[in-house]
Amino acid sequence: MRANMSLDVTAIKRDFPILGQEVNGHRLVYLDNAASSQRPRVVIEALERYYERDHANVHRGIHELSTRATRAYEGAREASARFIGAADPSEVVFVRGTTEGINLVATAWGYENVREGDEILLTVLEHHSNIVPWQLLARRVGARLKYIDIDEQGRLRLEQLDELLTERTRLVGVTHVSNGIGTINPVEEIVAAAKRVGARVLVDGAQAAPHLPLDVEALGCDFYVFSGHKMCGPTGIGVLWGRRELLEEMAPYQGGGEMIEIVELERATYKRPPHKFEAGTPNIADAVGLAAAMDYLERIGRERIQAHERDLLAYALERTHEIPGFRAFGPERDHSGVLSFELGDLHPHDVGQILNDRGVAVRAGHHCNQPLMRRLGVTATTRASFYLYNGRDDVDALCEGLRDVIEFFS
Ligand code: 7TS
Repeated sequence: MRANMSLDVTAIKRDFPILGQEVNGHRLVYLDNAASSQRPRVVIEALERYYERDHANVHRGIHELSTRATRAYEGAREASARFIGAADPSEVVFVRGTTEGINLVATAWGYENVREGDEILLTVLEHHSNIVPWQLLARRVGARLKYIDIDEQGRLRLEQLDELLTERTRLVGVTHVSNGIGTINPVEEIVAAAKRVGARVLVDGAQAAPHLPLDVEALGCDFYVFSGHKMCGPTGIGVLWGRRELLEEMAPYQGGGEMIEIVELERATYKRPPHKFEAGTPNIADAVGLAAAMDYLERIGRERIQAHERDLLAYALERTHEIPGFRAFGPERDHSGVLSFELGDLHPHDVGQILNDRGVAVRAGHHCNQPLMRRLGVTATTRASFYLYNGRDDVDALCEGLRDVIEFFS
């Protein structure tokens, strides 16, 4: 069973041309996957093939290339629906990424459904992109934002739900996996509580869709959002999944070509979802690239990817335990492959800089989690984030680098 679950990291690494290089005279050790992952050759080739053979505008004209491009683009929608366990591809809206998906919901759903005195419940774990769009909405309509706190391990304090959820709560916005400290949240439980007061639930899946098996129907949420570039796909493409009945009643987000049925001088009628939300020429090529990325991940298997990352995290925690001053953030259980830490009182930027000198790429900063950093009582952390192509040798390189950092500053 375990042998079946383990990944052949050496073979997987070879699928990613960018990982074969040296940086500052060292083998590149790429541990900034929570910010953006790398792409396998099959994704790069899918983009190349599309541009070399099939490109034309979609949903227009009857010529061969337009037909092929439309088929490829709509095929990517079907692949996206399958990837997240959605039965109906018309519930999949292509967006630029997680940020645009959340802004779309906060605008198109929010302005219709959130009124003065209503409440939006978020968590202190949220990325800025699941906070600021709701602040903009709340300010415009006079709604109130509330937040679920975390405990000392960085887990959401679900016992607060009873008090925080009221009959005024219109929406609960929660990240499936924290990009800052790696907490995997019990989304089903939060959805069940939200439904009891009739609130809708948006799940930010930016750090989950690339790493764990997903079934949006089983989660029970109303909206699920993620980005292609964090899951081996291109930049500038992502998915907003929304329940059909909600997408049907929502107003358009942007107006323009592709999203209309009839346009008169004073008014227009709109297409049905998802096209109602895809004004203008869409990002056809990158949707095709995203489908290739999903296919690649599916062939490896997200259960195996998740098990591999869990294994790497356990190994990293064991190895870093020996490093003086190392302190990891995030829970002991239900922790993704995101390892956020501090090293004594050294500044994360100094840590990241010296690791970079040794070819190790990590992120240092607030990770677009300023409220979370404030809650943890730090201004920044150093963050290593693992993916399917990272092996124990990468963790070893990180640990050696951290020892060098300590030596440099001692
Ligand atoms: N939500 C979460 C949980 C994220 O981790 C990110 C990006 C976003 C939303 C925004 O995604 P985008 O593709 O629209 O930019 N997170 C990070 C990060 O942790 N470091 O750089 C970007």
